[in-house]
This record gives sequence, structure tokens and C-alpha cells, in this order.
Amino acid sequence: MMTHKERMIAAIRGNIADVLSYVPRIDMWYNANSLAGTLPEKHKGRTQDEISRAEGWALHKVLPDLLDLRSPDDVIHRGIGVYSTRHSVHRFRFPSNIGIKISRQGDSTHIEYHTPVGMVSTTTIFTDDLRKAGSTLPFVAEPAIKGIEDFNPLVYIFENLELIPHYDDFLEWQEGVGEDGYCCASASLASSPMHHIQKDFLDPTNFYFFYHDHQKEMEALAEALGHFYDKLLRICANSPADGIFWGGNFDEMITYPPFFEKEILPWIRKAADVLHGKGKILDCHCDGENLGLMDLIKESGMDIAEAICPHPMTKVRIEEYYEKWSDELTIFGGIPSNVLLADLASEEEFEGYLDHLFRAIAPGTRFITGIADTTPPKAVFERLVRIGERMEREARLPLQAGALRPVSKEDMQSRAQRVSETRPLDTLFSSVQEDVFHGDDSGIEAHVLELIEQGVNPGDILQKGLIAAMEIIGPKFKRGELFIPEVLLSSRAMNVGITALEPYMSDEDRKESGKILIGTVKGDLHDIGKNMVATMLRGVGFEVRDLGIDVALEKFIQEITEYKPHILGLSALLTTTMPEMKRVIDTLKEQGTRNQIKVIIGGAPVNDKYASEIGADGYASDAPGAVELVQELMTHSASSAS
Ligand code: B1M
Repeated sequence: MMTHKERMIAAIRGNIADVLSYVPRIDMWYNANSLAGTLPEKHKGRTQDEISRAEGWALHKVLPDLLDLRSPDDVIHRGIGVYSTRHSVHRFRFPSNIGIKISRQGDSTHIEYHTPVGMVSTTTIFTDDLRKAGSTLPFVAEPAIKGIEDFNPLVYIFENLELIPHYDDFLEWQEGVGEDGYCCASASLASSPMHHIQKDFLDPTNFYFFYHDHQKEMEALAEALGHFYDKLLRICANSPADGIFWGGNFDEMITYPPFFEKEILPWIRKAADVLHGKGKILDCHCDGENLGLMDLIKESGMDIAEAICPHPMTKVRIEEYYEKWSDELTIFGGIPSNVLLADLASEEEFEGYLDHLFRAIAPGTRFITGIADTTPPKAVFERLVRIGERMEREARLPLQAGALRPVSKEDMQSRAQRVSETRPLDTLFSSVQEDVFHGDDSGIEAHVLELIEQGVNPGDILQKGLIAAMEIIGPKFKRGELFIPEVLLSSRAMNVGITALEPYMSDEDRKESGKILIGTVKGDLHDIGKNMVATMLRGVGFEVRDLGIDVALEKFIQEITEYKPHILGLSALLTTTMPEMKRVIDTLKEQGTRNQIKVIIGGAPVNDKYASEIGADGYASDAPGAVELVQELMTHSASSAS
């Protein structure tokens, strides 16, 4: 019988093992349940590794467990994306001419980096609520880049930061894992310099604006980070580790295909070349929506695509992944975490998913079974156990293929190819429409004022110029012809246009707008999608108050009372935080104010069914859908009021 480590290595090398590997990642589930005292009775008092060993599962050690630290200082420089934990083979040291001032207050840590070319600061926060929700990393409340003046100090830091090889802690950690798992040394949480800037230095929406507006400065900063990444790669290549974790969190919307191709792919290729030259394995965390990235990831040279989270949580089915990748890339994951939740998947659906999985990945080479991305706190523990039992019984290799629907060419076509017709421009309004399409916020004010000077009615400029352009943008995004940054740039241009128009608009022209209060619910830090919804709503003329992330129930209620919005928008990306939406709606009911406001919800794990279960007025699957929904609800409430 092979050991867990031997099985995993066989999968990574494309060899047939005795049985399929089962490597559930349980950190989030473990952290939340041990804090709440709700671990299964037989596992109370055990560490997560002890639980995995007791159940006969392999240990998940291909990405760093950021709660398994030597000291909190291991991740203190989270705001600039620099870590070294027991899972790393490097340490870093700031040169003596960079002064570091750390101040801690409650849950927040503020750090100032004083360099000879200026100061840059960050603030990170890690609350008990976040820990209870299973988060493993503090969130960046104050990003390093707030303005263009922050670039020089960051360039200075990364040109001068010293990196030192350090193997002892890693070797000790690896020895502790032994034959029970395959260990990767952790290099960075990003996969390239520009990816680092995107993930660590800016809030995600501002990243796209800076990337568009300050290209030269961004490239200079990426170049400085490039030296740091080169040194890191060299240290990893010369280390005793067999495998290297080289970042991730890829998603076709955030690391959209042209961005991935230009800014990330060359660095993964480079890492693959250097590491393969030393006989090492390259592992990346591919936990997002991968449809538009399938070919790029395949040709990147990575060996393990970890945290693969297939349909029904994302658009790509497990058989599509296997058919496309498994000749050269090892898929690690394959069980979407939602199937472990009683609320979201019945027993039959859960068992049905496993039946399907075993057939879909036949013959089972280059596959390591895992939960993607991690086991949620409310997972039915018995289901985790049952997967292990079924694997032992049914997952002897090679697996037998069943009668699965073959993957059609159409399924695999990139969304960008699914194109359809758009409406022609109205020539009178084409200048402002072009500005919106190109996301040009520098010319739109002048173009709006030109139309005003020509005597064009402001209401028409708004409706037939600006809003008509956004109505073309929305469906184009839906069809995959435009990427997030393009939509955000268009919405920003639209905003500038509306502001220029504002003084000329009559009450009649403004009649269609409404007030929207939006936020990501308590315990949840995901804001990219919510920001997009807010930006697009502003783009079509709604007044939006955005409360940000991790918004407490009480804050929503207080703001509803003070701001008096027509619509409340709640966003959640975690199955653990979805119930917060219900709590907000229930509180409105208890207060007797539910019928004074419409509530809409959105975010990857929620759907129409959930919206009606919790009594929301609507659900939108994406930002253009949210705009349509809000417009519909506003029209409906206006007609029921009249
Ligand atoms: Co996290 N993460 N993450 N993450 N992350 C997910 C959500 C996850 C699905 C990954 C996976 O399993 N494959 C998983 C959740 C699993 C689950 O709950 N079942 C997960 C996890 C587990 C975690 C952590 C717990 C990891 C950890 O700490 N160990 C942690 C949680 C932190 C916390 O919130 N407490 C965490 C952290 C992070 C990062 C910080 C690294 C980063 C967030 C950065 C940020 O937002 N500032 C991150 C990311 C980037 C993701 C993925 C990869 C991408 C999310 C995203 O921004 N997509 C995600 C994978 C996935 O979703 N498949 C994942 C792009 C965005 C445009 O789409 O947000 O869906 P989306 O928004 C869409 C629609 O949903 C809709 O419109 C938007 C635009 O079209 N929409 C609305 C959204 N809100 C709406 C509101 C509306 C209407 C429509 O009306 C009000």
C-alpha cells in the first residue's frame, strides 16, 4: 500500500497510484468550530492534523496555513504582501535606512515605512468575528497605495529588501508531516509582480483605475518587485523543498484573460522553467472562475492547479477540467464546498455529485481529490468522512469511465466568442457615448457641455447619450465581450458625465434616479463584485451609499433610518456569511419597516431560490443584472405609489 505522500507524488508525476488521493483542506472548518467549541465530540481537543490522521486523510500542505504561525509577526507586513512563515524557505530583512513604526490598537495594526524617498503606511485588521468566520488572514483596511506619491517609497522598499535563504523551519515542518502529505514551500501569495500590486497594494477597484491611468508608474513598481520575485525564485529553486507554492486566486473576472496573459503568465512560465530545471514542482491556487483562463493556465507550465472549484459553484464542469488539463496538469480539488452544506445540497445531491465525480475523472491519473477551496464551518462532517470511505471502496485506480455527456466544443468556447449584435450609435450623442465606451473620463465633461451649448435637452443627453451607452456596456459584459476593468472605467466616465450634467438637469430629468444603500455583510471581506454593482448603479444615475465590507447588522439598520434609501443591496461571497442577509431582513420585519424598503441580494453562493427563502425582493447574478433589477423595482414602486 502506498503512503499518502507517494500517492500524491504519483498523481503529480502522471503515474497511476493504488487509489485516488483524498486531501481535504479543513483549516477554515477547524478554526471556526474549535473557536466555537463545536468540533465533533470524538475530535474535541485535537489539532486539525490529528483529526485528519485519525480519519485516515492525507494532510493538506500545499499552501501555507496562515494561522499556523511561529509568531503574529510572520504576517505583520501583510499590507505590503511580504510574509515568511514556517512554510517558507526564505526570510526577509529591511535595510537599516528604512524605519518601521508599528502601532497596534485593538484589532488593528498600523505600520509606517519611512524610507529615504518618503513614507508609506498600511493598516490591517483581524477581528474575532473574522476569526470565527474562519478567515486566516487580516484584511487590509488601509492599502499601501492611496495616491501616486506612494509609489516611490514602495519601489525603494522592494529594491532594497533583503531576502535570505532559511530552511530549518521548513524542514522541521516537513518532517512533522512525514509520509502523511506532500509539502510545498510557500513563496508568495501572488504569482507575479503586477499580481502582487493588484492583490496587496491597492483596493481591487482602484487597482484597475491605477492600471489604466498610471501605466508608467505601475510598470516601474512592477519592475522593482520583479527583482524581489527573481531573488525569491532563486532561493526556492536552490532550497531542499520538492514543491513550491507560487501564489494564486485566479479568476476570469479579476485576473481577466488579457491581464493574466500579459502580467501573470510570463512569470508562472519563468517560475516553471527555473523550478523544473532543479527538478521541483510548481503549485498555484486556482480557486476562482476559470472558464476564460482554461487555455492560459494549461500552457503556463504549472504542475498542480490547486483548489479547483467546479460547477455548480462555478461555470466549468469537472469533466471539462479533466478532459482539457489532465494530460499534463494535475488537478487538485474537484469537490465544490457547497455540496458539503445541508442547506445547499440534499443527501442525494451530495452522493450524486460523488457518483458523477468518479466517472468524470476516469481513469483518475493526475487527480488529487480535495474540497475547493476549503471546508466551510457548517459543513456536515459526516459527508467529509463519507467521501473518504467511498474513495477507499470505489476509487481504486484506474477508475472506470461511465456514460458521461462528452464535452461539446460549444461548452468550451471562451465567453468572448459568444458574440451577438449591438445597437448602432446615435450620431448626435456619439461623442459622449464613445467616451463611455472607451472609459474616457478626461473628455466627457467637455462633450457633455458641448451638447448643452448646442441646446440639447439635458434629459436627452442623460437618457439617449449616457444611459444608452451604459445599456450597451451591460449586456456586452454579460456576454463576456468586456472585462471588469473596462466596465469600471466606463462607469467612472459615466459618473463624470452625470456630474457635469447635474447643474443643468430639472427635477423632471432626475425623476428616474433613486437612493441605494449597499454593503458586504458582516464577516465577509469580498468586495470586488459589490464595488462593481455600486459603480454601475452610479453609472446609470442612481445615488449610492456604499458601506464597504464586514458591515454589521446594526450599521445597516442605522443607515436605513438616517439615509432612507429606496433599495438596500446586500452582498455575500461566503456560505458562512449568507445567513447575515436573512438576519438583516428579519430585523427589518421585527421593526415593522420591511415594507418601506426593497432588499436585493447578490454574490456567488446565493441565488433566486435563496432570495425568496429569506424574503428578499430580488437577486441578481451580476452587476448589469443588478442594474436591471433596481430599475425594475424602482419603476414598480413608482407605479404602485401613483
Ligand atoms: Co475568497 N473565497 N476567501 N478571497 N474568493 C471565494 C468566495 C471562494 C468561493 C473560493 C472557493 O472556494 N473556490 C471561497 C468561499 C467558499 C464558500 O464560502 N463556500 C472563499 C474563501 C473560502 C475565502 C477565505 C475564507 C479564505 C481564507 O481566509 N482561508 C477568505 C475569507 C475572507 C472573508 O471574507 N472573511 C477569502 C479571502 C479572499 C481574498 C481576500 C484573497 C480575495 C477577496 C478580495 C476582495 O474582494 N477584496 C478572495 C477572492 C478574490 C475570491 C474569489 C477567487 C473571487 C471573488 C471575486 O471577487 N470574484 C472567490 C472564488 C469565486 O467566487 N468563485 C473566492 C469576481 C467578482 C466580480 O465576482 O464577487 O461573484 P463576484 O460578484 C459578481 C456577482 O456575484 C454579483 O455581481 C458581481 C459582478 O458581476 N454580485 C452582486 C456580487 N454582489 C452583488 C450584490 C448584488 C447583486 C449582485 O446586489 C446587492
